[in-house]
Amino acid sequence: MYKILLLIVVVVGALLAACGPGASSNSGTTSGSGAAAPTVVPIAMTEFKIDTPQTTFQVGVPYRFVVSNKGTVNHDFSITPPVMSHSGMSPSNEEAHEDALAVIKADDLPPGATKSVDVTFSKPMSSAEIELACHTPGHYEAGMQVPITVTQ
Ligand SMILES: [Cu+2]
Repeated sequence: MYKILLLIVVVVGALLAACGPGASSNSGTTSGSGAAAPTVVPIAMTEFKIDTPQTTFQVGVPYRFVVSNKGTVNHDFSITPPVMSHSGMSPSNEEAHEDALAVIKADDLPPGATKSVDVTFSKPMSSAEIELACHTPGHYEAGMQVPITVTQ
């Protein structure tokens, strides 16, 4: 029993480590300047909709996307360039998430789950360049995509 608990702690630790740094790629390490508390962005995911209180974000502002799966099936969440591919089919999760600024995997977002990911945008982007999306097969096409804008 004790061993199982220990294993869980190790796995969760590894997940946190894996998720952390990639998300805010350009945040730098200016310690001591008292990093600002992130702006919380509550996101609700359902079949088949991503509900966000805002679609415009600012460069250099730390955001914490707090993503809740309020639906009845698993969803994943990513902040990615739009990825309808050559064939007109949506790409696999792996393909879609290659250039993602942030990803929460479907395994981590079962119905009822809430997960958060921190993102600081490093450059301005138009709504043609970046979006919130779910790439669980069929979901993207069904409407789980929200273009966002990042302003200077
Ligand atoms: Cu979905």
